[in-house]
Amino acid sequence: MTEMAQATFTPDDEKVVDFRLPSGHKIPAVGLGTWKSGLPRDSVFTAIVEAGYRHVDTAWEYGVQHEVGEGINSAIHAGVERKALFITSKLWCTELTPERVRLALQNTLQELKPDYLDLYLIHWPFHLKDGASRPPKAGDILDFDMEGVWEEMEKLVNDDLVRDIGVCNFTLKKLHKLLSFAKIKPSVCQMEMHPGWRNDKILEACNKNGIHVTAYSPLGSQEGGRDLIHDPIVERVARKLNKSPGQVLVRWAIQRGTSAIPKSSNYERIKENIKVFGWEIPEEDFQALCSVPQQKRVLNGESLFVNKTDGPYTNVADIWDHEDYDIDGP
Ligand code: NDP
Ligand code: 1BO
Repeated sequence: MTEMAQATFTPDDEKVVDFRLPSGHKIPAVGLGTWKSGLPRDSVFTAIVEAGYRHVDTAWEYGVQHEVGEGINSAIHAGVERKALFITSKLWCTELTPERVRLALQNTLQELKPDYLDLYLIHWPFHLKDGASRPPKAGDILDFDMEGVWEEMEKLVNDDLVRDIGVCNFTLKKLHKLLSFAKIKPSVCQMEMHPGWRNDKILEACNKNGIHVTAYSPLGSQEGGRDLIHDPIVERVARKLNKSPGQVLVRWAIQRGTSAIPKSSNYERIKENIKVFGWEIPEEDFQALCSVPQQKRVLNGESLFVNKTDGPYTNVADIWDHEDYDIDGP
C-alpha cells in the first residue's frame, strides 16, 4: 500500500475545524459517533454544549435516534443554533429500494426531530430482506438498484429534506458505478479508517473525485475491534506529544484530510477526543503511525451480515468486490 501524505491542513487555533464538501456546505472535522452508545441523550447534549462538538453521526440501525434527537434538541433549547450543527443519519439495508427511501428518511426525521438532515448516507451497499436474521440466512441478502435508490436520494436534496447525500462501505467498483450516473455526486464516503486499516485506495479515489471522506471507527472500534489505544507506536507518539492515544488517533485522521467520528459514552473521553486542534503530529510521527501493520477491516461484514448465503453475495469477500481482501493480518 502507498503511504498517505498529510493533508495541507494546519489549524492555527483551538476552534473545531471544518472541511468543505463539494456542495459548499461544511462538515466539522470531529463528530460524535453513536453506535452502541446506550441511551446517548446526555452524552450528545454534553458533547454539543460542553465539549463543543457540532457534528453527530447516527443511523436508523443504531436504535438510538430518538435519544440522539433529544440530546440535540436540548442543546438547541440551551442556545446552540440548528444551523451550526451537522447531523448525519443513514439509510438501512432493509430500506434500500427506490420506493422506500423517502419513507425511511421521513421516519428518521420524525425520530430525530430536526427539520432536515445535513447528511444522509447509504449505510451498506446491499439490500436485506424484511425480517432477515443476523447474520442472514440463504437468500436474505440481495443486490440493490443503485441507480434507482440514488435518484430518490437526489430528490431528497432537491426537496430540501437533506443537504448532502453520500455512501458508506463502498468499494472502488461501486463508487465508480455510482459516479457514472449520479446527477448529484456523493459529498461524503464514510469508511472504516484508522492506522490499522488505512484504506488508502478508497481515500485516493475519493480525493481524486472531490468526495470528502469520514473515517469511522477511528480508534479501532469497540469490543472485538483493533486495540489501537494500546498499540506501541500510538502510545509512543502520544507520550512524545503529551497527548492521549485517543487524541493522536483522531488527529491522525484529520491530518489525512478526513473527518473522524469517535464514539464515546464517557464524558471525559468525549471532551478529550475533540481536543485535537491547535497542535499537530510531526511528519516523522505521522509516518510512523502509517506504518502500523495493516489488518483487514474490523467492520468486515462477517458478524453482521454474511453467513455463506446463496447469492448474490455468497461470502464477505463478495461484499467488498474482492478488493483488498488479501490483507488478512500483520
Ligand atoms: P471508535 O473507533 O470510535 O471506538 C469507540 C470505542 O473506543 C468505545 O469502546 C469507547 O469506549 C472507546 N473510546 C472512546 N474514546 C476513547 C479514548 N479517548 N480513549 C480510550 N478509549 C476510548 O468505534 P466505533 O466503531 O463506534 O466508530 C465510531 C462511530 O463511527 C460509530 O459510533 C458510528 O457512529 C460510526 N460507524 C459507522 C459505520 C458505518 O457502517 N457507516 C460502521 C461503524 C461505525 P467509551 O464509550 O467507554 O469511551
Ligand atoms: C450494523 C451497523 C454497523 C455500524 O454502522
